[in-house]
Amino acid sequence: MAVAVAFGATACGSSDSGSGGSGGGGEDGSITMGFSQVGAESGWRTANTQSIQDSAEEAGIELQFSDAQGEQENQISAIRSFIQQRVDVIAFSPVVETGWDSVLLEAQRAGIPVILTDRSVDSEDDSLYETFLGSDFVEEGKKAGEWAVENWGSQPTYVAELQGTTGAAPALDRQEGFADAIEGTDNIQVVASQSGDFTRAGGREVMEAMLNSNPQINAVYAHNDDMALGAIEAIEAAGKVPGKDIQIISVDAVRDGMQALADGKINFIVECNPLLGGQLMDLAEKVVAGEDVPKRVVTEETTFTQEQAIEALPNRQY
Ligand code: GYE
Repeated sequence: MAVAVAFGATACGSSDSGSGGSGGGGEDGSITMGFSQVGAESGWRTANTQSIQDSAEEAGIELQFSDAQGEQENQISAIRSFIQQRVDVIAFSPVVETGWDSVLLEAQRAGIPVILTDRSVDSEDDSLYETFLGSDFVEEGKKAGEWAVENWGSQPTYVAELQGTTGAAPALDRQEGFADAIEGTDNIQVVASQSGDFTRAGGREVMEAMLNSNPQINAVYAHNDDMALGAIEAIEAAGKVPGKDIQIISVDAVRDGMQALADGKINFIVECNPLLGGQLMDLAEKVVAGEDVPKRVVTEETTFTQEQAIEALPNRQY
């Protein structure tokens, strides 16, 4: 078996002046990053993409941006094409957690460092990537669950859970954190749990079906704001009042979600910060220069009640 090439080394031959250059950046010191984005499924994703594009430009990093439209296959092809182009660094936000080992091994063998951002992979070999920059999704689910226990725990609460994309780290982890936090509470029960794929249309569709089959539902835990906004439409169409008849917790805190929170249609939002571009470019520069970086960089986040949303909205960047 080939010996893995140390990251940060000039593994592609330093005399090569072809496109993108090799390990240490191009000859003029410029860095080319290949970035494979999940898609454009949510307000969070749009803000994340904008942040990455703006930050690359500010840092003078040449960005090869590829949108996978929610498909793992497309991400794998994009990564293969980045390897072929011999970019200096590959960054990506894996749509699902599993199934990455072989393509990551190809990058490793080509001596191209990989940075995971936003979402992580489920792999036994953590040498396949340099670092993972993103939120602690289990913690986010826990914050949602703790608020539920405090605010819903004293009366019978039948929760509809709108899960994110099946197999995606934020869907798996937000479910786990919430379940852990409500465990042992007698009053709170998750009576339906299904994926709405992190989209508004998905949230609406799933909520409609759930309301039909489970008329006792009086609470929603949505893994993101877009699905909560879709659920609000379904709840209103069913003649119920979101935020009152059916209380809602969601995750992200993008502007539309925050507006619905300020309007009383959502009851609580756990923040998930999409503005990862600046930190990503810093890490990329260090990795390409062969400097040590921490294996895990966690984003700092808060939570919002309705009053806090009203206060925060005027200065919200996304
Ligand atoms: O919460 C959701 C998006 O991976 C953290 O993906 C991200 C999630 C975010 O579609 O809105």
